[in-house]
Amino acid sequence: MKLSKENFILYAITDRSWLNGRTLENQIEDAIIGGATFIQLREKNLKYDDFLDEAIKVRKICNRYKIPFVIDDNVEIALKSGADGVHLGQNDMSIQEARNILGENKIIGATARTVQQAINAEKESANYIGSGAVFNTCTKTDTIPLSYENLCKICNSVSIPVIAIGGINSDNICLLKSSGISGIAVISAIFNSDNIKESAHSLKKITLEMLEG
Ligand code: TZP
Ligand code: MG
Repeated sequence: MKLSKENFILYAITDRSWLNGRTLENQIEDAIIGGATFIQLREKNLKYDDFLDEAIKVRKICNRYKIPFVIDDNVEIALKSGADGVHLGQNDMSIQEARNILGENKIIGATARTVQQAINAEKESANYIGSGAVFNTCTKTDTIPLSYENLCKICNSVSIPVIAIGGINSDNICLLKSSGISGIAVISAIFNSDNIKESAHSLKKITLEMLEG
C-alpha cells in the first residue's frame, strides 16, 4: 500500500478495554468515519484464532474506507489476515526479518525512543516511526517518557514520518507543535470515549491545526 502524509495525521490504536457492549469493529468504523487516518489492531490477550478472525474483520472495514491497517507485533497475523502491515516494538521481531516475510509492499512501523533506534529503523526499511510516550499515560504502564527535545531530535534524524504517542489528548496536543511529527497516535483519546466519532473528529481538527500552525 502506498502511504501519503495524510495517512499519519490521526493514527488510532484499538483497545478492547472500552467496548461497553459494542463490538470493536463498530468502534473502529466510528473512529474512521470521525477522522482516523490509520488503524492499528493491538491485541495483547486474544487467542490466535480469535485474533486472526478479528484481524480479518477489521481489515475488511479498513479496506472499505481505504484506510491503512496494521497489526501490532504479530507478523503472522498480519500476513494471514491480509493486513497492510505490522507495527514492531524494539522487543518484537526485527524489521529485516519482518520485511523478508512480508515483502516490499507491506507497511512496517517501528517504535523508536532514541535517535539511534530511529536511524536504525529507517535503515532497516521501516516505513514510519512511532515515538513516545510523550505524555503520561495510564494505557501502557511500562512506557519510558520522551521529552519534546528528544522527539524533535528523532524527527530531525530520519526522513520517514514520525508519529508521537502516549497520553495525547485535545488539551495537550498543542505542546507537540513544531516538533517535526507527521501526526499523533492515540488509544484512549478515541476509544475511551462515549462518542468515538465526535472524539476522532475533534482530535483530527486540532491535530491539523497543530501540524499546520
Ligand atoms: N506506546 C507508547 S504509549 C502507548 C503505547 C501503545 C499507549 C498510548 O495510549 P494513550 O491512551 O493514547 O495514552
Ligand atoms: Mg510491541
